[in-house]
Amino acid sequence: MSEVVRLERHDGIAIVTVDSPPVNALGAAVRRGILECAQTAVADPAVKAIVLACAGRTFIAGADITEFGKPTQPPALAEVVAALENSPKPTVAAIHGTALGGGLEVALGCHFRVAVKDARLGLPEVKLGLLPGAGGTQRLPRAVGPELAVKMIVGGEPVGATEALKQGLIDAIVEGPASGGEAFACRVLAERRPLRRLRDDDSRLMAAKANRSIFTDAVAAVTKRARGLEAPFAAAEAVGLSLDTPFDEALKQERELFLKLMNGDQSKAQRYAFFAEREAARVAGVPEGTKPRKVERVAIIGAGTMGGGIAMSFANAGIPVTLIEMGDESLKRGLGVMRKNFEATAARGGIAADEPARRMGLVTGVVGLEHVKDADLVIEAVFETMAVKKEVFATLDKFARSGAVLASNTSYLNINEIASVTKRPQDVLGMHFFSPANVMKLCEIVRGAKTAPDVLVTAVAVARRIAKVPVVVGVCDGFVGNRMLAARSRQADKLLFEGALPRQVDAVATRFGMPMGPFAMDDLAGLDIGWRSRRDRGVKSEIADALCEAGRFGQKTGKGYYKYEGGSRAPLPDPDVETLIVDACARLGLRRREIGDNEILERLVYPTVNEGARILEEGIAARPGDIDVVWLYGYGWPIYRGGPMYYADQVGLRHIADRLSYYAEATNDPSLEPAPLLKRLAAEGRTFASPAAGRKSTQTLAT
Ligand code: 3H9
Repeated sequence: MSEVVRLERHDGIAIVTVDSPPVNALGAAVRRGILECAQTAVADPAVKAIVLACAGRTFIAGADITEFGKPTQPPALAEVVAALENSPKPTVAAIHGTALGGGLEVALGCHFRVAVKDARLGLPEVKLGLLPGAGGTQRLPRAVGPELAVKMIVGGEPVGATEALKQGLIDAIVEGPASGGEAFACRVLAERRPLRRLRDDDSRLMAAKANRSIFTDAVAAVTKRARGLEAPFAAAEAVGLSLDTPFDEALKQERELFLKLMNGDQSKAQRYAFFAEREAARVAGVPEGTKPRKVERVAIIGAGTMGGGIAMSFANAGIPVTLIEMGDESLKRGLGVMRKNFEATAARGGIAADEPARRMGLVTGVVGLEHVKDADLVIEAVFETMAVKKEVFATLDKFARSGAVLASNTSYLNINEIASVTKRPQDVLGMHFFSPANVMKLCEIVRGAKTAPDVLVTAVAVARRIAKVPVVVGVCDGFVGNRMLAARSRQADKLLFEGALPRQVDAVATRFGMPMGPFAMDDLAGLDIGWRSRRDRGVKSEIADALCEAGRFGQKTGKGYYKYEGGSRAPLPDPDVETLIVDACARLGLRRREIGDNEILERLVYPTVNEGARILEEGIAARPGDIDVVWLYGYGWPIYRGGPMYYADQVGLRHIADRLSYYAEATNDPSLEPAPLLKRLAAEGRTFASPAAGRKSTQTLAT
């Protein structure tokens, strides 16, 4: 028998167990093992029923993604699924953990499915730019109806066991997976239940067959947010086949659609992003086996927008937090905003009606920094100035217990300087959340010069516990994300002086796939912040200053680079702004010119990549993938373009270096000169992803 799949017999029941850590993915050996065990069990007269279960932390989590794009090895997954479905003896899938993708497809091939109560079942292939390619698009609609099937397949979100039972996706909830599966198989035999082969059961399709709009409405609802992505539309098309195409023909077409996506650029980028995200959680330059410190009690300092959002993230994950403010009023205001946000989510149906109260119950608001004394982790989210941060950390040093991790949520400031006011710089680091912190998944973990390895590992583990995507970065102005963003903003601003308008620049960015353009983003963040900071530094920016002088601070005042009407967040082009821009140029004696969309795109993206190259060479980020993860989860870079560094590799570094040199000269802007690393890789015909020779270090991070 196979090493990764074993067959045991308990009184007439064959138990086929997949044991292929970490997630029992369906690599060739697992597929072969399941097929051989099933065939052996079918041929064995002593076996009356077959249970498929998994060892370890989860049921099968899907096809083995690492095999995609390589020559396929038999047996195909569809063959394995068909063998289970065609078995003359009852087959039962016994599910724990997550039955995902090909894993759920295997389970759908079984005649019955049982699951433990915290199991989750789903077909998340769209998140990898794919669709279920082993019959999932045909069997799931037959199990749960095409409306829910299209929601699960196009949305990619798994459902829990209770919901799965209600919808007919599973037949029972059991205590232990293998034992529950075995007991269920005995019941099937005792009751002589007919075998339910989903391929032959069209009963759940009837309503939508008679009234197609049931299905098309469901498709319209789930594809609404799929702008730019190919997989959701192909997946909806495949599910639609279940309504009017014979099963075998539909499987053939599903396969063709699957292969087209798998070989396409979007899925390649999305699969790259999947692994980059997991790689980012492995901290470079930390001794093997470094254990995180225990974190049970968390304190957050500052109940403003950021502090409140961070506290909500902990409450969302079921972790109690103490929220500390300096005065009753600000505390009350902060708690009120959090409650309102939770209630708004519940009103939209995002969480159950009793969740806001339960989650607020996990947040204890208090006044006074002395309340940090029991916390294992303290996250400071106060005003973004060095003097205030230093004062807070000096006080924390007095009150926090020894060994507590002290984190600052600064988005720009030097962590080493903040740490220097404490007697324990080894315990200090940055945890930079992105706004709104309860929604955005990125957390830059900023490693200071003296941050201890176990403190870093602790911050990464905590971030993952609260469903954030952590990326470890070094100390510099703006870290990875905001430093690259600043390079982009500089070009966006310059484009306005040269002849472009905000709506043109933003349209290019959104057509590329960004959720919003640089100017709509500035309006969201508030223009007054930059204005104040420019005034403090004695710097002028003719257009942005003129907007602020006219009281246009962005969304909060209903006017900025755009106007906002009726409380809507939709940016509307404003002729006044366009006049203001043209006037500013005239005052400065600048001749405006027609600027093409291609130039705008290149001048937004290539300088971002160029700054990424500097960041990589300086060791501020350990890997190009880490930079990509920052942009995917912090700024909404389109997942189907993989991230800026991945995108640059696809475009070709030589082309990017050439264009940057051209723009540096044409616009008289030395900041656009290609970074040394970019120049070198381009000259050598290499990519950022190619082995790291020439980079300062991939093992250690600049601090
Ligand atoms: C599919 O099924 C297509 C079919 O329809 C058709 C085929 C014809 N393959 O996330 P974690 C690795 S497409 C290979 O940190 P967690 C992962 O890289 C697939 N490797 O753990 C990591 O490795 P490392 C549809 C995989 O507990 C380790 O496992 N399925 C796969 O936070 C642990 O992962 C999916 O899209 C895989 N399929 O989360 C599910 N999955 O330790 C994708 C994981 O070296 N997977 N690895 O870094 C997940 O969503 C999460 O991994 C899961 C566990 C929820 C399962």
